[in-house]
Amino acid sequence: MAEHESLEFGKADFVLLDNVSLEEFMANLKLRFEKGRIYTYIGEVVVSVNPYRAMNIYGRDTIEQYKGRELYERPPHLFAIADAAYKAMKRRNKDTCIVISGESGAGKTEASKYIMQYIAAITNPGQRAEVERVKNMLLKSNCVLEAFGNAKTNRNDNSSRFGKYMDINFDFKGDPIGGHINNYLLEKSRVIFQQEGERSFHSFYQVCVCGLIVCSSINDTADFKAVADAMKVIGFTAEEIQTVYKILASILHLGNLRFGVDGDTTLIENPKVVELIGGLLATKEESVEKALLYRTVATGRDVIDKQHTAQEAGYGRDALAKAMYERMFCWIVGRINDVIEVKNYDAKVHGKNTVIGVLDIYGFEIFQNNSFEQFCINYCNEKLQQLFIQLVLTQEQEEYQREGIPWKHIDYFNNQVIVDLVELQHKGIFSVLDEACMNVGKVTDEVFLQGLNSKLAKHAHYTSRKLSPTDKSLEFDRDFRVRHYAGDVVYSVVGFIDKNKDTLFQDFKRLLYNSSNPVLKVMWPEGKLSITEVTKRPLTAATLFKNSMIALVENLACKEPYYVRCIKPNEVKSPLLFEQERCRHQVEYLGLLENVRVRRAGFANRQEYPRFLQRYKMISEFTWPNHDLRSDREAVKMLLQSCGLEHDVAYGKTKVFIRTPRTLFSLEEQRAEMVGRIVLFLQKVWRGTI
Ligand code: AD9
Ligand code: MG
Repeated sequence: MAEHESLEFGKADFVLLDNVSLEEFMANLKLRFEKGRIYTYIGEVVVSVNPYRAMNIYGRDTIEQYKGRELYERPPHLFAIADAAYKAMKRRNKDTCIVISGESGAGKTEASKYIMQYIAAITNPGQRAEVERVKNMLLKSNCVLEAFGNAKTNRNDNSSRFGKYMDINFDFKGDPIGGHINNYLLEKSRVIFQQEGERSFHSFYQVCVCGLIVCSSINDTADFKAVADAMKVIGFTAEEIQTVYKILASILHLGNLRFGVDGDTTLIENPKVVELIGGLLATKEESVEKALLYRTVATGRDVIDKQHTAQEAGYGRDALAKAMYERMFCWIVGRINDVIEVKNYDAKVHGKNTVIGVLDIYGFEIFQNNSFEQFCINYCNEKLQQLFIQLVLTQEQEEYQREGIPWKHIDYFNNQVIVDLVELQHKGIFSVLDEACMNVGKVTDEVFLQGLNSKLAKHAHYTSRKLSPTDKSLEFDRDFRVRHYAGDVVYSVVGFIDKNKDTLFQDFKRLLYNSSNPVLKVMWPEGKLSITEVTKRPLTAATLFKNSMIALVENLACKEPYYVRCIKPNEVKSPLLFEQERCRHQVEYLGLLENVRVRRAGFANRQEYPRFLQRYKMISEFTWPNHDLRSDREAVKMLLQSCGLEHDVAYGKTKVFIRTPRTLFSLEEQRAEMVGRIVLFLQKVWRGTI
């Protein structure tokens, strides 16, 4: 018996549960985890439980087992879903995407890497050099982006602190010819502040292996070498790599700067550091000092240098450190994109190039102290959950209704209400935040909180200390709470205004633009503007993030989606522990049970009548070569009746619905046999033997 049908390892597809109840679901998930079976299907969705140990299931031999197979032929695996997305793209010329979701530490980034490795391994049978080059770049880019965009948090030693969506482009043969990476909001505040037990981005520890927080699961020295090699392979020049190190070093030095006052003059207490920074950034020491201590302001027609207070100078220094890091990160992504973008591909000659998108974002997170960054990250997860609901739960049920297939509606929690709470124009939290930032009078975090309280007092998913004074979870006046789909999160309002405005004084931009290091200079093109030319108010961080999320969801929604739903089995990174409550909570908020219900009551496959006939008409005498029935619908009925498959289908208004994949396989087999016979027959005709 094939393993995926054996009882010892539980049910390979939750759809096969005897009763769809939370108890049975959990029992199956636990049994499989304990038997080392970390993947289980819900139809075409893969549920994955982080094993927290090296598994021997990603090697060459396993890849061979999945290559070109149908989903149900082998035990559940990421490779099967990657293959399904690849096949759909190749056979039907469709853009597809693989959306990986789950909370922080659930295994999304690891999954995305295995998926990319699989796609790289099964493509380019002809060993074309250019395709090999592209594949190598795509794989190497992960290592570089992780060094600069990941960090140890209290949830995950290698936590993604940016969102990543990668398109892989394929030619008509199905070989990768390029790609493109979109990155989303890097958590740059980590450069200047980390919660207890956390680290800044890996890259800092790699350049100076003297980190205060050494992490047992991270080898910074080895990683440094791997990243430097990967950057070289990708095509970063020696000068570019040097500049990256110099930027990292100058950010570290910025952190050591101390400001003081002498009478009414602000000064730098350790000017030696300024000299070091000037050298690293290839700018004059005096220019660095001036940019740190003064701000150029336009008053009417005059332009004057206004001295910072020590506090303002400290604020400016922190903003500079964050901005330099973020700019460098975006520049690295841009350089990788330059190298991997599709070149020399003429769609008119070679046919359409198709795409598989892989989405790996930062997972839902709750920390001791949650700020603007967690708010954005958790909003991003709400958006993706909404997309899942739309595509997997809503549209599916709507289609049955539209097609007139008898259907009993399955209920689920729709998180659109929380998405609205965050992003709705005028009323949403982001709008209230933007409004508070534009205030002409006082612009403080408290004003923002008052705005929230007055606009959202009655909202079921929002509350604050002021609105619920007896609520114990709201400890401080500055706290507000959002009831997210994945749990309640208390956010501290402190810093929201600053982080949203995201101001960097023009003086710094000019300083970096005027560097004699050309690599640094290109990162700061807007530095060429003088103070009188800078008038437009830039979009806020919240608005930029919201817009990028809306664009991301639109992009995903127009592709055929495949889902990986990751579950984190415990809080302590143990390979043995299956914490029942934690897992149950995730199964519930991910809507997995509802997914099983919709899937079970529904149909694995559907096709419009004409298309169905076109593919299978040769297997029935009633439809081959053409039918004379009243409609294609009637013809499909006759065809399925004559093959004895009628028990497993339903006839909608425009489409036929097939309940189980087995029926589809049977149709495919019969078709293959008939096609073989027809070919044989035609050969005989041509040879004149008939
Ligand atoms: V976050 O939202 O970026 O904080 P992820 O990406 O969901 O998170 P990640 O993939 O980084 O989590 O996994 C966390 C850790 O779990 C990894 O560093 C591995 O140590 C471990 N892990 C995850 N998946 C696997 C796996 N398939 N095999 C072995 C795994 N270990
Ligand atoms: Mg990750």
